[in-house]
Amino acid sequence: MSAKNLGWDDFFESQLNTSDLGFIRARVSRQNTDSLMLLSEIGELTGVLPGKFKEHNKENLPTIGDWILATKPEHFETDKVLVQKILARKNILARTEIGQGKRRQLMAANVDRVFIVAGLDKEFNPRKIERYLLLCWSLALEPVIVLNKVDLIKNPESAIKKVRAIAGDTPILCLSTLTGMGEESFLSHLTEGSTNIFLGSSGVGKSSISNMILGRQSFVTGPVRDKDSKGRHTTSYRELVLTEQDFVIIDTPGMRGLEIWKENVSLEAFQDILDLAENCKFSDCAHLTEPECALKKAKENGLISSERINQFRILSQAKNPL
Ligand SMILES: Nc1nc2c(ncn2[C@@H]2O[C@H](COP(=O)(O)OP(=O)(O)O)[C@@H](O)[C@H]2O)c(=O)[nH]1
Ligand SMILES: [Mg+2]
Ligand SMILES: [Zn+2]
Repeated sequence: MSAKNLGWDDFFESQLNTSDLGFIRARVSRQNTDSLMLLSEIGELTGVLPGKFKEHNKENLPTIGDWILATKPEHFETDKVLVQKILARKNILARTEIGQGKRRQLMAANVDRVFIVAGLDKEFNPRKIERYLLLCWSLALEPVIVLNKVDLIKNPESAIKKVRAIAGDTPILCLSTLTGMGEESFLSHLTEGSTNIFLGSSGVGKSSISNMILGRQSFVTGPVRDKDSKGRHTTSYRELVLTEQDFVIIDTPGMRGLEIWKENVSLEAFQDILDLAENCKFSDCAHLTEPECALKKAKENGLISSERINQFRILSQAKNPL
């Protein structure tokens, strides 16, 4: 297992200083109740969090995908290490739990590519895809939409058209983990050293996709109850796996609701557009047909793409519904 294949790159390397040289670097692959499973150049490790660490980082404990630095106290068993710090994250995928308290739950850190998975069966609903698109665009991540179970319908064109209407230029792929249709084009989006996560409702085929990539039944998949196409919650924990093709995949349990709330939508990645929009003639400019719209002008001058303006408009609307 090389650190590079596990996703280590200059972003993390540049955070190390000379005092960190003796540390073991490892990536969180799974969270247990009181320990972490870690992947590293020296193999699989179990990470223990010191009590002090937990106290100081209550809101910010290591999550799947985090890179951590650890030490190996002499009295520890061979595969056990003590977590010392979390390296700064490239990004963090979070959702807000439905129910009391609306607790923020971290899904994964340091993700390069999000695959938004939907099933082309009875449950197909483009609105769900839209929420995930918002989340990705908020984090300046370029998603790929996977319409799975294409074997179940004769003609996917109308579904593709519906998705295209909300997805801008986002790639849309049709796939069947059952027949292998679309597999090659899907696999071409997974590149060496990248970290890939599959998001989507329960039962759409996320674990089946992971198994297709791994070429074995590593993840438990569940039969869909016939009546409403809903999968049982067969994946109950998240897990990060290094594949033989040298990229990382993360399987997630299904999400019941659309647990991405306004709180998770941010315009941070669109500061340049926010700055430009200050110069629109109307303060409530929708950047569509208004005269003297600064974004329209910037687009004509090739400063920003219509794609990003589109993402910006959808995100601002989700954040501040009219
Ligand atoms: N017809 C069909 N069924 C599929 C396909 N992919 C997955 N399934 C089935 O859908 C159900 C849910 O799959 P699973 O991978 O557990 O979904 P997850 O909850 O998103 O991880 C299982 O019974 C799978 O066999 C596909 O391409 N076509
Ligand atoms: Mg699953
Ligand atoms: Zn404008």
